[in-house]
Amino acid sequence: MTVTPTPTLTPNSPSPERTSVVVVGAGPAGLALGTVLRDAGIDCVVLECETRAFIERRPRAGVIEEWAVDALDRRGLAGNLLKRAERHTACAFRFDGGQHRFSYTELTGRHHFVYPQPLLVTDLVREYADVRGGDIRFGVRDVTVRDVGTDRPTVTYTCAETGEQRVLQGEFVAGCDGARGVTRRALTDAGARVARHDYGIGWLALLAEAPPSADCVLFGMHPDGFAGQMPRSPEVTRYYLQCPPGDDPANWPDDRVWTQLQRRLAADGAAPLTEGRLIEKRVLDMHDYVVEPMSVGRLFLAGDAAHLVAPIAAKGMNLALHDAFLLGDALVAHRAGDDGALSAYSRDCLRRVWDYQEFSQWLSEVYHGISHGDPFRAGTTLARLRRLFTSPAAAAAFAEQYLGTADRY
Ligand code: RFL
Repeated sequence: MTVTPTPTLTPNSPSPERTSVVVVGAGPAGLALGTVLRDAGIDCVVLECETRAFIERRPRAGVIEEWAVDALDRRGLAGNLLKRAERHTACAFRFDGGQHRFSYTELTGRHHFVYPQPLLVTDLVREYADVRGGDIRFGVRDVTVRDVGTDRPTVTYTCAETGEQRVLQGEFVAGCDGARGVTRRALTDAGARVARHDYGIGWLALLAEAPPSADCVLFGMHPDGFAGQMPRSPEVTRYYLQCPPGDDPANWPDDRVWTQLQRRLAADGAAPLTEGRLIEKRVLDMHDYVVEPMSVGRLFLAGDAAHLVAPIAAKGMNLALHDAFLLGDALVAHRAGDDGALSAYSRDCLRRVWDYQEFSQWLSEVYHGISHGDPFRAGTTLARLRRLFTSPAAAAAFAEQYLGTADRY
């Protein structure tokens, strides 16, 4: 792959500050990477466009896979999580008026952990900045990545406090700035390809100030559309409602939301959902993308910057952590003179990424096949669902993918 030259600094640019790794973005990927680098004594600077208070409150994920918790724990990052997270042992599918509980822990001995993303981000900022003394700069603007094809890539930004332009020169740049960041563009400008998939559906993502109405994740497959319940804490529950893509949340007054949730998640013998104030209501246009390769020259992407998985199977944050630990370890090995892991980084991440993307597509058909309006798709969807509860081989395959426990990707 050829690297297109990017504009270099002009003679009037401020003199660059040197560091080893510039990390753009303080989400789970950037913060986990920063702590690995700090632990190995590699200096780095994390640049974040929002404030600390904002990123510590931004609601998103909740489900973390057991291998990811183990990886956080091995690096001393799971203290609060292990004390406070709920351990889930099952999920339930509600369709045809009935409830079918899938006890994956009974089958595999493995769990899912439920720990809200803002709590994990709060823990990681504290570990990186307060405990390990890492350099993190909040509220930065106008971040630009340059010269990734050279051995001295630079990142310029505008400082929040002074409004001045600053220049950081590193050996490496890690693009951890999520789906709306700027580093993906630098990579595609340098020749990387983006593969994208649109589901053609929307989800109304909701947070309710209400306890969960069941002790596990609920998937409701209903002719009106999919509905899901994802417990977050004893006080807050995430719900999803399938809706047209591009729908306006204003079309979903609270009464309509609760009527549809009650209807789509109803099952014989199940109590009605416990309702509460809706504190988040936003429409997600469901899509996935993958940037391939995930690195060009000295720029390496990690997390949502490199690949977005629609929240169908609750995989995105898990992949972000997976990338961050692989990249951190690869940079540490590079420092010790071994470039093998850095060269293999993109390939090693993408195996799990594509596997999770494929599972999300499969699960999307399970969620949405019944409401599509095509009786043939509804029939095959019901066959898939029944197979999970009649075929031990199908159940084992589902559990492995849902929990991310395959030995090799
Ligand atoms: P993040 O978390 O988006 O962090 C990127 C950070 O970069 C900052 N940033 C910039 N900083 C400097 N300069 C710029 N130009 C910048 N542009 C952006 C941003 O402010 C931010 O702080 O990316 P990261 O670290 O890759 O982590 C990815 C995860 O956040 C994401 O995959 C998950 O939230 C996805 N997801 C879920 N994943 C799971 O594994 N389990 C779940 O249960 C789960 N539930 C969800 C989800 C995503 C959801 N939404 C909002 C799409 C539920 C929902 C509703």
